[in-house]
Amino acid sequence: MTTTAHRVSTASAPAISPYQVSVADYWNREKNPVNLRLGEVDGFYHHHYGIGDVDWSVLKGPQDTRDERIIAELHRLECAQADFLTDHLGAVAPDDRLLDSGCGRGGGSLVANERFDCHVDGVSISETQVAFATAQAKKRGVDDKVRFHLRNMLDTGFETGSFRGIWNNESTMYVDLSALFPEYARLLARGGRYVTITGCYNDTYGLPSREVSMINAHYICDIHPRSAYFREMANNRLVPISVVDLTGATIPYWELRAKSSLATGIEDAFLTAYRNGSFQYLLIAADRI
Ligand code: SAH
Ligand code: GPP
Ligand code: MG
Repeated sequence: MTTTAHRVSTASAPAISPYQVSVADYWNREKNPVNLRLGEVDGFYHHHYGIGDVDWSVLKGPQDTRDERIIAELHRLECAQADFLTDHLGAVAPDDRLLDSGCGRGGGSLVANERFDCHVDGVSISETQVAFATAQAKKRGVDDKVRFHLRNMLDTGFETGSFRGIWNNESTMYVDLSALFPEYARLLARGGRYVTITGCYNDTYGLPSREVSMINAHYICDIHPRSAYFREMANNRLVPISVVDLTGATIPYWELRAKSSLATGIEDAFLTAYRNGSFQYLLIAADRI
């Protein structure tokens, strides 16, 4: 069923494209154990990858608890990634408002609210995810400040200048950046911060490698070149303040994931793409001038 995704369009927002309907359909159906079992560890459900060194001792020890150890370790690395992104949001006060753009099951919104006690609005194109994330915020007792909405990040309908910060954690590859960043230039207050963690293809390699194309096909996304981020930010009053190449930091996560029973089949494409230099995992933070 793809028809429910059309509800993302409201009187104030135009109908979503057939491509966006197919993306919504993917996320409405998605139930990968590599995401759900990790989220069950502590209730922070993430749809992004991990960073940092792996504790390889998790592969040793009793066979019957091997999965549990690997799940906890993969989750620790994904939480480290969310913390790293949150570190780059700058000073955020309890009255400030943040936008988690492409929020998945809402884990990142809960992390930011826990850190800053601030207001967070998460938007996803998937109604299943919005319902899930809303239930998590209620469960944690933070639903007064953390809210989730079925909206298109290209046309959110939120008030101009109302956000202190906006982030995309692995969600920019579903949209055209030349349509996304004008919306952020509108939504951010002057001096507001934008942060993204993303996989991008490396312009110095050329066009997308076979592995990058396989990742695009797997998730129904369109990985941008690194250059597109800086060009479109410059075009839209977003001035980079930090750029961190996390490629080396994410490879251990993929090595561990490839050895786990939760592997989905895309692991080798990520490992090959990172190692052959065609693909990079980057954090970019920018200020709205
Ligand atoms: N940022 C989250 C989820 C990343 S998965 C996390 O770190 O856990 C990518 C997310 O982008 C999904 O939630 C998907 O629904 C969302 N998405 C894709 N296209 C979108 C669009 N046009 N508008 C809003 N959300 C979108
Ligand atoms: C993460 O979601 C994947 C994406 C948002 C799309 C592609 C990202 C790139 C950096 C290219 P997930 O956690 O649902 O993926 P998986 O099910 O594989 O863990
Ligand atoms: Mg995942």
